[in-house]
Amino acid sequence: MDGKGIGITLTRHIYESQQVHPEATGEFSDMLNQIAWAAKVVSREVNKAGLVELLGLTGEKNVQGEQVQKLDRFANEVFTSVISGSGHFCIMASEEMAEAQPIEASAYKTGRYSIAFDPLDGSSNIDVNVSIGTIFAIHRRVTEGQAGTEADLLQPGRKLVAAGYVVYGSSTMLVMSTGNGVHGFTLDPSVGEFLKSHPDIQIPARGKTYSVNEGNFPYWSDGVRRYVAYMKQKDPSTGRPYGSRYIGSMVADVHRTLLRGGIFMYPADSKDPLKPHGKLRLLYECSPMAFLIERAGGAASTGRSRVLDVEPETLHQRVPFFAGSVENVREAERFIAEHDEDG
Ligand code: AHM
Ligand code: MG
Repeated sequence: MDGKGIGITLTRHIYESQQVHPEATGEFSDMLNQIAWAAKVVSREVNKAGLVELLGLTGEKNVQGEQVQKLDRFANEVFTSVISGSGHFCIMASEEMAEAQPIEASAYKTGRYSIAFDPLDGSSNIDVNVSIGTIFAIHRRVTEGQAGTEADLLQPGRKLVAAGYVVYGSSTMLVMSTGNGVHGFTLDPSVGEFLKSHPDIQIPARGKTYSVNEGNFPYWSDGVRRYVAYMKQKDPSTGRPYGSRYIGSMVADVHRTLLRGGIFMYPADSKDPLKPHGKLRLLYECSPMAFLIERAGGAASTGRSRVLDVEPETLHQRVPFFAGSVENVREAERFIAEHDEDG
């Protein structure tokens, strides 16, 4: 074993981190272990989805009018049931639920945290066997009383106490942070444990890869178009042109960006007048990813300001998203500031 604990279980990592905080009650550890448990159940189903015919559309639409696939529903049910039974949460919100779901306190316990999550992000990729993921964001409760209210969820990302994602890829990985460092754990399916594989992830200050759905080029603002065009220009002194990588599964695209550097973007576009701020949702997609990227030394911006400072107004609100290596993100902001009137 090296000094960074490579190979230790997630449970032991959480236990050891807790020793640094003598005041810790163990509640936080249990909460993260419960999330890891739900992730293992979803991972098992994702891996055998093709075999048991979970694939295919249910024919239903979620609250945002997008098609829901069976595996989304399954993942939502697993996380919902683990979260509501854990005793740690007073309210939850998910991409698959129109309204937040308050969780009543039990006779012996009142939940002290709120959680927003995307149970299965990138689900349009399920049928083609491409990586998908789960994202979660945890805040400390700010209200009093039995169950929580929306106010417990509508908090800016800078107040997160923990966030993470699970990527169901060639292996299943859990990447999370409770504020000190970002750590990655790979699921060893033979023993059913997440083992620490990526201690203290640090994103490079600059990367030479950009990740964006370039089919939206004609719908972007002038600043964003110029920025993407700039990355494609030939300039050996700055290493341009940059490489392009886009999976279309945010968890996988952000995961690669976190490990290798570069920039991931989902800018605002004029394609759908109902979605003037791009596609990705603040509470359970952008905010937790911004938290992880910043904790790993990177930056996350709406193009104009820090994502973690956006004050949420509604549960399913969307924001433009530019995240990754700090130098790349600042460059994107410069193009937007110089060429766009209102970003
Ligand atoms: P989803 O939550 O409905 O799966 O949508 C979010 C996904 C992200 O994973 C990904 O970054 C984005 O949608 C891709 O969108 P597009 O197909 O417009 O490029
Ligand atoms: Mg999603």
